[in-house]
Amino acid sequence: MSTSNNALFLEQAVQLLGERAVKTALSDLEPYCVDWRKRFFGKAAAILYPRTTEQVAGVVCLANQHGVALVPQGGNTGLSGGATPDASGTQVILSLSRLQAVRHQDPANKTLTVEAGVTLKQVQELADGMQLLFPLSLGAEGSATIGGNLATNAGGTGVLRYGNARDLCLGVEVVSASGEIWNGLRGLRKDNTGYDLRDLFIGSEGTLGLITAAVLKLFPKPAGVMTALIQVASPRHAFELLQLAQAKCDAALTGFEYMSAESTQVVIDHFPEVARHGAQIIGGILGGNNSMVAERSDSVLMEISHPESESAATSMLETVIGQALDQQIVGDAIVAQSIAQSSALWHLREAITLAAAEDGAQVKLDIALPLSRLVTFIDQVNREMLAAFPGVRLHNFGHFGDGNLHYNIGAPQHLAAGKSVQERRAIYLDYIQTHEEAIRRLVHDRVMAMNGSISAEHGLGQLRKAEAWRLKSPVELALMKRIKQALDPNGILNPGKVL
Ligand code: FAD
Ligand code: 2HG
Ligand code: ZN
Repeated sequence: MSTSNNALFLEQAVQLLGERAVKTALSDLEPYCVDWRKRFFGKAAAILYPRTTEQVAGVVCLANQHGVALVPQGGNTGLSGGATPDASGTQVILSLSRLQAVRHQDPANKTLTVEAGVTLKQVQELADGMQLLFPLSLGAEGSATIGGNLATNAGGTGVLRYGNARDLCLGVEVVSASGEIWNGLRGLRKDNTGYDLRDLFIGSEGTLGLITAAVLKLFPKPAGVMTALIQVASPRHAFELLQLAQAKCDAALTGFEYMSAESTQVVIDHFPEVARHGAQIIGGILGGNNSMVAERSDSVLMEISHPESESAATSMLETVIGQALDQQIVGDAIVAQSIAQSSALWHLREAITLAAAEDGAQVKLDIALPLSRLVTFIDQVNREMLAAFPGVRLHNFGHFGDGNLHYNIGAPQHLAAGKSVQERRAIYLDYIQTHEEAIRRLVHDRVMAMNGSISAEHGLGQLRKAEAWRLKSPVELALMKRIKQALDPNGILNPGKVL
């Protein structure tokens, strides 16, 4: 795009949206030109803040007219660089964060229709106010928007029982790449009237259309939700516990998160207060035995949601853990006795990503495998990883019950022994930059050999694009390109991402 096109586009955008909705000052742009992990840095010509679907459509028409590339952005919490502009300084960030209306609450249909900029946390609270549950849950829920969740088909911690964002959405409103508005806000649980356009836009990471509103699926609120933290000797033991818990609890099992010893160690290292708080809770429950937090051991966070009561949820957890202890599947375990204790245990789990960011650079991986192959994968790849890159930390953790692991790799700690925080970060960054490609290839090649996926929930964005191209079949890539060409012939929407 030439500078004069750019200037004309911005002038007309000001006419359309008003001056306060078009920001071009560097200080206004900077925070939105870098991703949450500070892995990708870009430059933008402007950031636009439309407030209505019609304004979004107007911006897209202008973009086509002037050949301006748009980078959709919600809460900017994505972990694959999908919302970060390129370095050219010509792309324009289109923030959907000010589309904030709650369009319709329909408790009888168990649906909620909101605009794209409503945050996930707000959606959860709205559902709660309707005495219902919106079960999508993830660490960034305070800032992540529902539009971003759908555009990335986010997963989170409730997928085991409720499915991912795609499964929780009954309809979308979309502005197409040529600026038409498609109202697909149907709220139906069954609708076989041709191609499922909704499913095409969900998970397309802003490359096929702009999601401006969605009908979300709500569920009855369980009367009791309780959590337990359970020591396991190995991933195989975690798998056996999962089998037992699923057999005993079926749909009541709503969370099953695995945490390697090294992934919880990073929380102890960087957020000792979170670990201490967890330890106090645990100490309170075990009468002073804090070993679960203090000891380095793999663990599982298991959540039960019971339709009757909290005590019924607790008792179900105790029954499963009792049997697991009898069968020598698990070591120590603590069952939360209150919501506060339950939240403290979740807090430990959610703190891993934040503590890892504090630690320094890592190779971030987000793999999915058939459950039947998950343990073999972890055993084999852990072994190969340590042989090829001695001393690396296996920060792997995640949604084990879904076959999804964040198989993240941290630099060897000894490299930065005795160094300042700044020096440590520089050393880790250097190590990761040097070895990232080889580490990623090692993991992804094994994933593909076992029929898995290189992104279970975070998407391709910029981070995994090259790997997806390396590993997907030519037929699959060709079909994807044809879809992009058909829906966005001028390449206006999020160029350089996914494809
Ligand atoms: P952004 O980051 O702004 O955008 C993400 C992508 O969607 C970009 O490609 C962007 O162009 C596109 N996009 C955004 N809004 C729209 C729209 N309205 N229409 C079209 N395209 C759009 N993810 C999980 O799946 N599971 C987790 O457990 C999880 N935990 C997380 C924990 C932390 C601490 C953090 C920081 C992130 C986590 N994430 C997790 C990442 C997750 O993908 C995002 O948090 C969220 O789904 C993205 O929402 P957002 O509004 O921030 O989108
Ligand atoms: C989670 O499950 C998020 O907590 C983030 O998906 C994962 O830090 C990560 O790699
Ligand atoms: Zn996750």
